[in-house]
Amino acid sequence: MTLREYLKANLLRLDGGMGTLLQAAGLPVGVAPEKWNETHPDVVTKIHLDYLLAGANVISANTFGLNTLSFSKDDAERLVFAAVRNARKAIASLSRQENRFVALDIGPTGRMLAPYGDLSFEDAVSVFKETVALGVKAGVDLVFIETMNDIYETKAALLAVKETTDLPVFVSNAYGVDGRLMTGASPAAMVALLEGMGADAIGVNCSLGPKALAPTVKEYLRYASIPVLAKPNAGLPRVENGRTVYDVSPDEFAAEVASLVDLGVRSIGGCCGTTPAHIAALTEKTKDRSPLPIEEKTDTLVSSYTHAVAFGDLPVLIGERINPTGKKRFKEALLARDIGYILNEGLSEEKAGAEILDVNVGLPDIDEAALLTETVRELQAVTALPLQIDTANPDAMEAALRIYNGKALINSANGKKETMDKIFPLARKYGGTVIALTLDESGIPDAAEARVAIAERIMETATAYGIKKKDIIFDPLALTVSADKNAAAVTLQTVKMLTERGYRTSLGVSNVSFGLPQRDAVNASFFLLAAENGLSAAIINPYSVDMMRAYRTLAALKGKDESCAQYIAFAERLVSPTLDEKKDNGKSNAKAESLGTAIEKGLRALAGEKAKELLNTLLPMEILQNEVIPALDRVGVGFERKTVYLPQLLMSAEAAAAAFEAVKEALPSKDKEKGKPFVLATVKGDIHDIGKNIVRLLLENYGFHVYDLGRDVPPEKVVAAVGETGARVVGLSALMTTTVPAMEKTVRLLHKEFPAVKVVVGGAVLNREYAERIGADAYAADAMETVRYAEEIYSKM
Ligand code: THG
Repeated sequence: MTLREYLKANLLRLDGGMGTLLQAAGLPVGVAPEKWNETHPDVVTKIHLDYLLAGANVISANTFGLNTLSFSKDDAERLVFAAVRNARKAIASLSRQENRFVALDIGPTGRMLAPYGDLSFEDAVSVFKETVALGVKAGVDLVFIETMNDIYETKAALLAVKETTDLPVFVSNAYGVDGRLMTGASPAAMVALLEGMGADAIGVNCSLGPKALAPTVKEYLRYASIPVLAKPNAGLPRVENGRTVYDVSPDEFAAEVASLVDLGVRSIGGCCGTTPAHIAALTEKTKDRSPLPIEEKTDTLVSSYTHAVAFGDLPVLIGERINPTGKKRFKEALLARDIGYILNEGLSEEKAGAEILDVNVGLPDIDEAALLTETVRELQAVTALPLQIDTANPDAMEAALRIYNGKALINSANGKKETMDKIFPLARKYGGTVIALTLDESGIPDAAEARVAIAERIMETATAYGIKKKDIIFDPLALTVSADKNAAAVTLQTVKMLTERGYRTSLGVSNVSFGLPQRDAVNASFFLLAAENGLSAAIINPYSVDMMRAYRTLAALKGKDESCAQYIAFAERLVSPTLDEKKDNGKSNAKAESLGTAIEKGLRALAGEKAKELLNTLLPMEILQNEVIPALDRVGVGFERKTVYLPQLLMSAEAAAAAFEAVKEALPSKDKEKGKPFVLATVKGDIHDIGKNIVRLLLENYGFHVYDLGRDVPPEKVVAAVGETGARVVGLSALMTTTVPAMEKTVRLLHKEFPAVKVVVGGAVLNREYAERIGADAYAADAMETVRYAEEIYSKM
């Protein structure tokens, strides 16, 4: 049976941890586990064999960290082949070999993608492609992307697989205790993207034990129409006598993972701390169970890097303002490549209540693919709203969909064969929900029945392309009522008929009122009528008070606004608008932004400009202390309260850095090098430095002079740096369980040589208790906590 066939009818058993077992077999700290594929093939093969004997169908080759960023091309090739050979050898030694599969295991690169880090999206795709190509050449049966903690990197890895091979691909993400990826994505956001891109199975692994992962698994099951997998840790790690231990016993683990199978999980295994004993217990516990059937979910979802938007009972509001049509100022901004202007427009729409942003930058004689891509790239760095890519140019559509960080709305396809043949493959490849206009080669039919007939034909073609009904939204075309008295009525009738046939619908509402006075009033009434006929989404002007009043009253009257709270808040803002809103009547975004808000919003260019302007009235130090730091603090507080996610924190830090850069020249020279010293390092043996780089960026913004020793740093070097710099605080990070002993060694040596120096530690595998055990003075769950701790230490001096 092929893996895909097997997965359809059976519970698919995965293996357990590899790193912890290699360590137990003597893998020294600082040696990449993948090297053992060559130097200790028998040890690796034995672990695979033990997992096979424990019942695993899929064994993951020892290739987790094998990529061409960390290994030379030659080494990568040899080690991938050795890894696959070891796995194959284990299977070959079984008397019965059917339904056993070898996976190419792909973990994160350890680098952060741009704009938060320095690895470009396309470079990430290329790096993953190299490993995938090696795995395919070495003869794996599937690709297993796992432990990814960022949605963008996950997309890069999945795209790399899809562009290299037709082999099955599983995608598994590592969630924190808050049920989100490190960079903020919710389970629904991940399901929307990964199912849309055609993964064979998706789910969760690492970071937590099975009990703590259950709520996240449930979210997957709630939204996914493809198999869901779970590969939890044997609980949270702790250190005992310098060794990393996990507390969940095989029996406990088996019972808890089995209960995930009861919920509908179809593929099970373990991650860090799990052993062949855990997998054997799990196999025994679930031996008589067959997986639950998968229910086809009908939710229409789009997503951003943080969340999914589901199309439900109330129309989803799509902001129409990023569109040059009829707007002189906007056109000028586009021609001048003034991206800041567009970003501001998007942020203003978000503030006004838009849930998705339409993005249209089409002008004659511009390179639309380049401009649209740049706009999407910048926009998705500062807003968490999903985007609707609006272009008639298929090349521009593809370029933008490719780098979009989530599952986009595709605006638009229609019934013309040529358009469908161009757009539907893009939707299949990149994921995406397609807005399909009910027009074809003969134009827009006058009658509702004929528009519905086009919709049905579009659906047939979409189905042939493998696109599901939930991923098509029909737009039955709002036309200008002043030009044709029946225009609105026919469109409303079409919305109704399509809704009755189980389709989702969307309208460009503002089209209806061209040429009439008081357009907002006409638009709002049309919107309400369309909503009553079942409209699922509306492209509207979110600055229109009439429109937002219509929307908020609709929500309240339809019972979608608990205690009418949202309506009341909206009404209060209308009665006493804030200063900002009064100034511009809500009509444009040309607001006087302050340096503080530019930093909060992560607008780098604007922050630099504003800081320069302020030099006319303030001293450089005043700008930093009165404007920059308080703004960063506000974002920091949001981050601590989990209303802001890591990417926004980083964009704000970048904007603050731009402000700092702008005033640096004017700083008196004695202040330039000032800054409390802070020594920072990723410990010996650890080559992951995402966390450390984020901490550095933030510390620098808070005025610390950071001595960044890099990654894989020996304890002696950290001690020497403290001696040279006089730092009172040292920050250490470790992302792998295998390097925690090196961290402990560094902490102890520091305390011995410099008893007054404080050591703060952080990293994915650590927690407070753990930090205490290895003798650290403090644990920081994130970059913000490190800043707070360092400030506290220096304020005591
Ligand atoms: N269906 C789909 N997509 C669409 C439309 C649609 N995208 C474009 C459009 N129609 C929806 N967007 C707008 C945006 C602006 C206006 C109308 C629809 C509009 N603009 C004023 C004007 O042109 O006079 C701008 C004036 C100003 O404020 O400066 O009315 O139907 N799928």
